[in-house]
Amino acid sequence: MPNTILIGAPIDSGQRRPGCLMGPSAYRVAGIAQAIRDLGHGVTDWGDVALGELPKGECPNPAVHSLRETLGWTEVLADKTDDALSQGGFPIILGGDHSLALGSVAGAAAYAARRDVPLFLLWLDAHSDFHTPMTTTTGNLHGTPVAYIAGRDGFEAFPPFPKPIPADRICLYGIRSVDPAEHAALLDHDIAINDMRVLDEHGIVAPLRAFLNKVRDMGGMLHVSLDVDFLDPSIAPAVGTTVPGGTTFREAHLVMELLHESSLVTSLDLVELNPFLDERGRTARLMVDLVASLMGRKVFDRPTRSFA
Ligand code: EXY
Ligand code: MN
Ligand code: MN
Ligand code: MN
Repeated sequence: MPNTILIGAPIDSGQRRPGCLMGPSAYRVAGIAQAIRDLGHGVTDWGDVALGELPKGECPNPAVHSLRETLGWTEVLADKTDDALSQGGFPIILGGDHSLALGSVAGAAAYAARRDVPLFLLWLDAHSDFHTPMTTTTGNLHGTPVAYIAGRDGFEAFPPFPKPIPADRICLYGIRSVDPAEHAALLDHDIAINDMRVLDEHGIVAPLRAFLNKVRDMGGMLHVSLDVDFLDPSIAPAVGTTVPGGTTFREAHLVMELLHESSLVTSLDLVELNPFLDERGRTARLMVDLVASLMGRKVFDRPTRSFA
């Protein structure tokens, strides 16, 4: 297992409710580094990324806010994520709202493109985040990263995405809130949409295994973006965009355990944690426990377990 590199991304600008910028501190207080070390992995904490001078940028949609901050974060996080992968590391980006994925996935895509390896994306979220800056009505850019990553038009203010991920290499998982403009655009793309209806019918395992088999068959890298609202609000209250009917404690751990067994995950975002909304740190601790499951924590360590 490569050395884990923690990258703090204290970003609030992709939405309007203050608090996500405390996310990196909450993960550290909840013991993320020690939890990973306890599993026998090396960990280096690069600290929190700082914003430099803000790039210039304009958007014709007047609803969009904090564009220049978001552009700044996008540039710096793309660079850091690419650097971490280039050093042979396993980057975990500690958010911060989901707009950070505009940068982290761009960095992973730049690295994958240089090595000519196909990059896949697993988006664990209640939302499809498939708006463009031109279609968003809230103006909150945390609702746009999947569209940027898939190469949709409307991101002219942003750096061109290094190598857009083809739709059939993107898997949305846990979806239960899609706006009309996102819905219309998703119908035009071949993205796997595993909404809660699909997961209720087929279970949490089969659609994920099918996607992971595709990643393995193509020798791909896999970026996982874990939004706190993937989880049911009853177990993870510390998020500004709660949607009922999310994944349970055991379903979420099972997803992480399957990801661990696959050995395919090459980078990870932890996003949308708002510690100001938490109850005695329980959401931060649950997210750390999920990371531990993804990195190999087991109740009972069977000698062999093949991933079929
Ligand atoms: N679709 C809604 C919007 O565009 O404002 C909600 C987006 C929430 C995005 C959160 C992070 O997943
Ligand atoms: Mn660099
Ligand atoms: Mn999201
Ligand atoms: Mn979400």
